[in-house]
Amino acid sequence: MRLEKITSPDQAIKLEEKHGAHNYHPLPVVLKRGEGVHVWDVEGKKYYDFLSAYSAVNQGHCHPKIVKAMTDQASTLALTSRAFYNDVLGPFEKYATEYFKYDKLLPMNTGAEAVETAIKITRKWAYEKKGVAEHEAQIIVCENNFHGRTTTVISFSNDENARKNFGPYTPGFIKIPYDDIEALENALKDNENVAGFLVEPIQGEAGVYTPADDYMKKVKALCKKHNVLFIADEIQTGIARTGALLAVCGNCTCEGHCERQETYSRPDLLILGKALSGGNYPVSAVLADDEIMNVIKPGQHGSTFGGNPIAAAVAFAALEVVKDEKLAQNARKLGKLFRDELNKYIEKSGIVKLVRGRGLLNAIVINEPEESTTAWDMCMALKENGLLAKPTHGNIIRFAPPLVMNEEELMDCVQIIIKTLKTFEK
Ligand code: IF1
Repeated sequence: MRLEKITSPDQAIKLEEKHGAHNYHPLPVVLKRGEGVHVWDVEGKKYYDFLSAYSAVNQGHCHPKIVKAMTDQASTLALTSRAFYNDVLGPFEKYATEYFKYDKLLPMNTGAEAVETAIKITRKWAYEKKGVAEHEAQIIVCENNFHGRTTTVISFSNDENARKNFGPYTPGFIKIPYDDIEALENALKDNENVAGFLVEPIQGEAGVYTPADDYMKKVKALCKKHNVLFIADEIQTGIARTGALLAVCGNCTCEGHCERQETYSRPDLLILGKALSGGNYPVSAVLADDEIMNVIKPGQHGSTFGGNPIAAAVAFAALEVVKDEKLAQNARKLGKLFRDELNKYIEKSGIVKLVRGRGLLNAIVINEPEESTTAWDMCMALKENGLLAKPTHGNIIRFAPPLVMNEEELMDCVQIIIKTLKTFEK
């Protein structure tokens, strides 16, 4: 038997409609191939990818170095489980901890699992190092957060769609407004049970909401003052997306990860996923120093696939590409160009209110109510014009192309976007 051959978009969409759970509402485009900044649909139409699988494909589709690392390893040894050692995980952990400057790495697969891992480490640290009474540890999180889909993680979401009827919910979380340092200070004050503060350096799903420039620095200082772990979810913002290796690097313009005191707000727990593999394989990780990571002992946490040889080989190659191709610097340069060019248009636009973001993680806000369908309609029109993007709300469109784009391609995309948006002006 052979898998049914797809020859039209309709055919593929109908199959998913009939045989797949309806947990998504995709744009009606059926993709078949990808290379660099481009993807092709089943009819051969070529598009610029302006989603990059939610910032997983930072290194571009099917990057030859990453694909080679993956196929070489896949044909050598794929999975051992952690019941045995393998000859790739250790070398990768050495490389990645030097790359991000932490003592240790704990490998998982999906982003949500890495967030769960960080929560477990934080709680255990609170009980065993900070002296919080058993079952009393609390973690502060932000309103409009997105950290994944597991039952614990959705317990502290305030997106009704993500949360409703999935209870009972995991207790132990305190929610405060994002980008509000006073709220954090109040939540930390007189509460010895706070174990950590979990935060996205830029809120992606909330609509690429970029906080005040000094927010992360102040967060870091407050966490330190109150002996609370600063936990950064860089699953979407990390690995060059925002024009630095990590979004917590602030506006640092170095080539790697320099820990410049003026800009860098070093998290106690750093959570990575998505682009850690360049989108080629599910690889996530939590990084921390010994005094924190060592609270986890054999048998207390793990995963069949976490740290498997393919994952380790792929993540190593993906991180090499980021460094070799200077993707952070490119994202910073092209991101500025993108916002500058869009701002020229927005000055005269009635339909687009603003563009915001950092590096190549940007969004436009449309001059319509949140429940409008304009952002969706614009994404449909962009698709017709050869560019794929997805709304984050009824009135917000995220623009996040692969970071391997060049200036000429970016200007081509700017022209497609502006041409499309103009057709929506009233
Ligand atoms: C979906 C959003 C993006 C994340 C942050 C953890 C995770 C994510 C900051 C979980 C995942 C994805 C999941 C994807 C949609 C997408 C998303 F719109 F929902 F918010 F990117 F913006 N932390 N984000 O952004 O990682 O377990 O998925 O590997 O379809 O749910 P995961």
